[in-house]
Amino acid sequence: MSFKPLKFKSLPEDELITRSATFREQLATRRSIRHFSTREVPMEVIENVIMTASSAPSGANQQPWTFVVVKDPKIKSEIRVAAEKEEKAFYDHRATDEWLADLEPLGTGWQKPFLEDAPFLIVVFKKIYGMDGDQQFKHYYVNESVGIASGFLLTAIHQTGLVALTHTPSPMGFLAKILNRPENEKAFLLVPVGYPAEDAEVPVLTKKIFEEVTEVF
Ligand code: IYR
Repeated sequence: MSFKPLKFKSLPEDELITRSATFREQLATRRSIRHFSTREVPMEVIENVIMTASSAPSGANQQPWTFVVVKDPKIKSEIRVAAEKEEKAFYDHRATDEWLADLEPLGTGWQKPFLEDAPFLIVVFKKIYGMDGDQQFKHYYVNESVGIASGFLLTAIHQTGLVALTHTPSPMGFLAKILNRPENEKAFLLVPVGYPAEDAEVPVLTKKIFEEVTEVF
């Protein structure tokens, strides 16, 4: 165990207010995008957003995640075919009427062209346990840790000036197969990254207000 002094600069309160308000405004413009342009994105950007995500806090700092980057059109196409098979079953008969009604405002359907159009797919895998050679060891708070890292990832993509989608085809087992992941890794989230299509549209949605999401004691 070794420690070093924290580098921390205390800011005046008015600056805290301005900075938090500015960041709030910036993040409020983030939208889930389902219509992507095929325009290329530099790999360096993908590396930066992934390393931002990987700087997230995690249980015992074990960083129980792997970010699999897919840019090969053949693999993207394989993922699209497999995802659409699951999604078609979901929309045709697996989803309850209540679920389909809840999704109606989003205008989603079984077809997922963004899985081929987006220049990069980042598939976030959670490690349900660690491996040291052929020895298994425990990971802690895996869902919380990978959820926080995924939030960092989406925030980084947005602040970079690109768009993303949190896509969760269900079940997601096909991703571990196609991407050849070891036994201890389970797909957590599939994030297409890129530019929006010229004609991209987003549903008109509202977010809950402060009083609806907060209790202050
Ligand atoms: N996975 C499906 C359905 C879906 C479910 C929820 I909850 C959403 O917020 C959006 C979609 C799909 O991707 O279409």
